[in-house]
Amino acid sequence: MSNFKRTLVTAALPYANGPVHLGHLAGCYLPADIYVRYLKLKGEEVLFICGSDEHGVPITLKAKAEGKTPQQVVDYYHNMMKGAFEKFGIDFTHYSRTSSPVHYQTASEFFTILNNKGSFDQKESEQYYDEEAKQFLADRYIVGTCPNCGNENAYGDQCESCGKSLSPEDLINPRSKLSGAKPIKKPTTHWFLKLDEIQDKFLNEYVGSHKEDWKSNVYGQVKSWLDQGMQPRAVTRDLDWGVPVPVEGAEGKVLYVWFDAPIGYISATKEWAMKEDQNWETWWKDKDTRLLHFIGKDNIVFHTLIFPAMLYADGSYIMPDNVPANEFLNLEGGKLSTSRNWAVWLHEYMEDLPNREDELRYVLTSIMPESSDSEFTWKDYQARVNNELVAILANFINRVMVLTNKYYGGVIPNVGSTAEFTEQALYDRTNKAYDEIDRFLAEFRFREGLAEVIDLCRAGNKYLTDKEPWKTQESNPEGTAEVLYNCIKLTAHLGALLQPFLPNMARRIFKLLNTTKTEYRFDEAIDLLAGHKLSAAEPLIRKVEDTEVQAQIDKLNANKVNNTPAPVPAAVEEAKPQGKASITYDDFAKLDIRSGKIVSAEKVEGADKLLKLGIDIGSEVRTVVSGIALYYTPEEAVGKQVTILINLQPRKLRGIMSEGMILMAEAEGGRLLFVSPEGDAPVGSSVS
Ligand code: B3M
Ligand code: ZN
Repeated sequence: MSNFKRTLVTAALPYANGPVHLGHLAGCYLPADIYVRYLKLKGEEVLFICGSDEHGVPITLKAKAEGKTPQQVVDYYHNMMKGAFEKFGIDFTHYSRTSSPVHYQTASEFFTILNNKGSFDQKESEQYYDEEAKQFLADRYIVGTCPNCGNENAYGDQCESCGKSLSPEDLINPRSKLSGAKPIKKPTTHWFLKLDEIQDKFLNEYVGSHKEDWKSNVYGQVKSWLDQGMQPRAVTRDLDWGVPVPVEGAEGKVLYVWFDAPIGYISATKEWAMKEDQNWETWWKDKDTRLLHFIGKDNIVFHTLIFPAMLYADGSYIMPDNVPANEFLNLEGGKLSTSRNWAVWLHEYMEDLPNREDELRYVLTSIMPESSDSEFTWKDYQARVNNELVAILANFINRVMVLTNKYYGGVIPNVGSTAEFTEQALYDRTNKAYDEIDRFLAEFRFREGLAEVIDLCRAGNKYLTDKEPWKTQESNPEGTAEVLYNCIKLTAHLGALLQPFLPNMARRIFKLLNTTKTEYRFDEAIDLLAGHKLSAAEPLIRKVEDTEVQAQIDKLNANKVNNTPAPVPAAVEEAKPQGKASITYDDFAKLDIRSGKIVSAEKVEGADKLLKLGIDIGSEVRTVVSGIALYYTPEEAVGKQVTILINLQPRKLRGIMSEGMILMAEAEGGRLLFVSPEGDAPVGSSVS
């Protein structure tokens, strides 16, 4: 790691078809967050990128089933997930979404570059087609009997019963999920990434070079894919939800969700860079940057083979240096599942058990499925919180606080020394904890890292119990002062070491100690000297009661009976105009909006929806390609007063450079209307 100057950490983009649950947290977001906090505490430069994955068939199916648009579904879950992550304290530098304009442009350009380089085979093949719904049936739109286990509801891409990956052709008695009809075969064209060629030229060597540093569960899976031999893979689909395939004549086709989603890491970085006036390429193209993807095990092939193959095909990107994937977390004896509603949802946890974020972080880190699947149960949650966090950590700190208050009025006693510790053994033990935690975290061994902090605390408890300062206060005041001095120092170090794992708890400890800062880097001395006054003693956390866990168990069992997930509330339809996140005035002020007049208009060849417009903005005539051709003929458009955003990044559409965007209002039925000033405003006048 020391060979790199900075680290770009990504966490898998969660699908915006349901809320975040504990399995997601333990599998990917929590380890990523701990790792990022750890790097920052070591003073390293790091960027932490994530966002919602808003494409793919499960989202369109959910929208259809609930009578909503896919956009309504993803708006709802995007906002919910973003809010839950924030509240829980997953410390993303930037959280974006794949329906953002920057993403559409980035994914589209990425495809075009690969297409121009000849990385795809454009092939016609026979695919299932639903004659009633008049639609090709991609992936999950088709169901049938699994040839492996006989499950009658296996999907066209996977059987959820036995886990086997399938292709639609494998299904026995296929039927359309849209109409239930038996589909026919019909030819359609798709773009296939030549993974077979890229395997020989690059993937074998790339994966081989990580034999030692990738986790064995990751390396083993990747190796077996390679041993089977990679096949060309379609990166496009016949679907109307997603990033349109940027090729003439490809109407009705979009990029496959697994093609555009990892590009989402790049677009999110771009978005952040624009906002912060930074260079995104430093993070993606400079070999001094280390790229790390935190994911769950079902995403391994995409991050270790397919995305690297895409990056390789482009040729200008760095490669993922490590992909520390976790296995799965199970829940009370069953597999966590969004579609079967078997989950503990993060936002509900925080509502039901307020201010207990770090208790959950503690338990999930302690049972993190680092090398094999693990299980969350509410009884175990209660036992770990009560027997470890409360009985060991909170208890030690409370004893130290109470004794210091009692004997020294809450002031750190003078021991005639400013040493870190006056007891060599404690000093050594604390140093060892820093070293061990550093080593464990560098190797993505989060469970052991956290266990080391608790072990250090056990050592503190033992020290206190052995020294019995409550007995020696009168007979040996100097010795007693030293014991408490050392214990206060140890408390501060426990706070420091807890920072990556339990950031709220760490802050509470610092608050008890009344430290000057709210955060301490790992190489930073903790500035607590004799004479410093601590805050009043106050319990760090409280026990989890039987009634609290029983309520959670009852809630889960109720879901067993009613196992359909709650629908997206209808309210989001009305709320849609306010559906976007609020922005500051500064954000708004970045938009340079002017009034203008259309002085020329012509149809764009081969594109039914587009007009090429010449717009007079006073100082010049701007060329803008606009999707209004269905509503205005060129003749109707000329002479219209319009409102135009002139500092939008220029982009090429159908070979024409478009230098701005005209604002349109949407009328009933989706018809677009020009937004123009009420009276005469001179062209070029600014709109604000
Ligand atoms: N949305 C799958 C998942 O949430 C997918 C990850 C995309 S990462 C680029 O498990
Ligand atoms: Zn099966």
